[in-house]
Formats: sequence, C-alpha cells, structure tokens
Amino acid sequence: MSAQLLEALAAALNDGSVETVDLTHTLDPDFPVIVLPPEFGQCARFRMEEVSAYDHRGPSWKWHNITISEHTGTHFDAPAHWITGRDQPQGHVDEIAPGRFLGRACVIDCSEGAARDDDHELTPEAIAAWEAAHGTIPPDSWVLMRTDWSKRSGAAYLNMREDGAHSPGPTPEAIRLLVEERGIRGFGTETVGTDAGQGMHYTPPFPAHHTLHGAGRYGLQCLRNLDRLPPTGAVLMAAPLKIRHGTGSPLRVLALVPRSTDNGEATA
Ligand code: 23J
Ligand code: MN
Repeated sequence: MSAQLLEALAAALNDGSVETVDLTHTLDPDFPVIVLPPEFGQCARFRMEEVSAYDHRGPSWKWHNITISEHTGTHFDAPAHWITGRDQPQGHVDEIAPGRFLGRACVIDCSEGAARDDDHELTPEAIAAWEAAHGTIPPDSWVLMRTDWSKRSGAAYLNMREDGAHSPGPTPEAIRLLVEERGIRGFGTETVGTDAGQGMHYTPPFPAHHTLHGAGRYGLQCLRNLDRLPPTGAVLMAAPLKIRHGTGSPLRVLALVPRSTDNGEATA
C-alpha cells in the first residue's frame, strides 16, 4: 500500500498535479532579524563573503563563507530554544527524529485582521470559527498563521515603535488550545517570531515560545507564500540543519499542495 502511495506521489510530482510551494525568504543581509531590548544579546543578520570566484584564490571555482544565527531569516525553533523546553528529550535540532520534519499543515487566514490591526491576535474564537468551516485540527499538525505580513519590507516588517515591535501573534489561550487540546506538532508565522511583537506583555510572556517549547513542539518563523496554501490538505517539509546542540536553524520550508485547479468543487 505505502509503495503504491509513494509511486502515486512521485507521478503526481512529475505531472504537476501535486505542486511544490516555497515558503522560504531568500537569505539576504537586508532581511530584518528580531531586535531585542539593548541589555540582551542580539541575533546576527545574514552575511556572505567571497572566498574565490574563478580567480587567483581558486581558478576553477566560486564559493562563499556565510555567517548566520540559528534564528536568521526563515527558520525553525527547537524546544531547547526556550527555558521551558530545556529538559525536553530530542530538544535540539540534531536530536529530532527525521519523521517529524514532514507532516500536514492547517492554515488559518488572519490576513484581514492583521491588515486592520498591527497587533491582531489569533484567539480561541478564531480557531473555533476556522474549525467550523474546515473541521477539527488533526493531532500532530503544523498550524500556520497567515497574516500576509511577509509582503511587508523594510522598517514595516519589524514595525518598531518606542515601546517595541508591533506585529500579530497568538494569545496565550489560543496557543494552549492548539498545544494542549489539539496536540499540534508546531506553529508557524510570517513574522520574525511565533509570538506577537508585543508578546512580552502576555502572561506568560512570549506564550507561543513558552507553551510550544515547554511541550516539546516546534516553531517556524519568517514564512512566506502562505496565501498559496489551502486551509487543509498541504504537506509541509521543514528539516532544520543538523547543528550539534542547536536551538534552531535557517532552512528551506516547502509545502506540497494539490494543483490549484484541483482545489474546491470545480473539478469532479
Ligand atoms: C529570543 C528571544 C525572544 C524571542 C526570540 C528569540 C524569537 O522570536 C526567535 O527567533 O525564536 S521572541
Ligand atoms: Mn526563532
């Protein structure tokens, strides 16, 4: 059975009836990274240095040395990133079983709210409304919060004000519902954090980090192209680099989706 299933998948990838959507931003020195209050250590931006380019430093080859943080650009958060997850088994990126890197995704469209309010919250009521339309979120799902925030650039992306960043995110109650009642595998956002820009003011502070990682679950941040995913039915592939004792990693996040003409009731 599973051999036929993989054969059917391979054929569908080849004939385009299953499409691959890239949910990844390009690693670029200009792409913003999270900015913490100045008393804390800071995340490094992406940097690239030419080692040789078919020249005296290497006549037949071109290559670069790069600098990144574990939390630069589109990236994965492992349980050990947060103090609540410090004693979780398989809490670092190198320890996570590879089967955890592939799984279903549910996409909750919060783009209307986020367009009206920079501090728009994903609430239990919004999850209930999504489930009324699309069914209960299955156990071990990735839940992706679509805000269209990835279409912002420059200063509008971090959206810093005197009192810190303003960007959407889940309430403590919403993330607890997803983790404790739905048993999700992870939570992904289009912003620099799985938490809202003002997430430090919730109880507990940074509730997505606190609750996800304390339960051994994962985060994805700086996603894009969530508007190209169906609410249900996508398969996500998010495999972080195998950094020894790493707390996260930039990565290529891909989604397998039914060809857009196959969505909805249009086809038999
Ligand atoms: C460190 C401290 C606070 C936060 C973060 C990192 C992230 O969002 C991250 O990249 O995981 S909120
Ligand atoms: Mn992170």
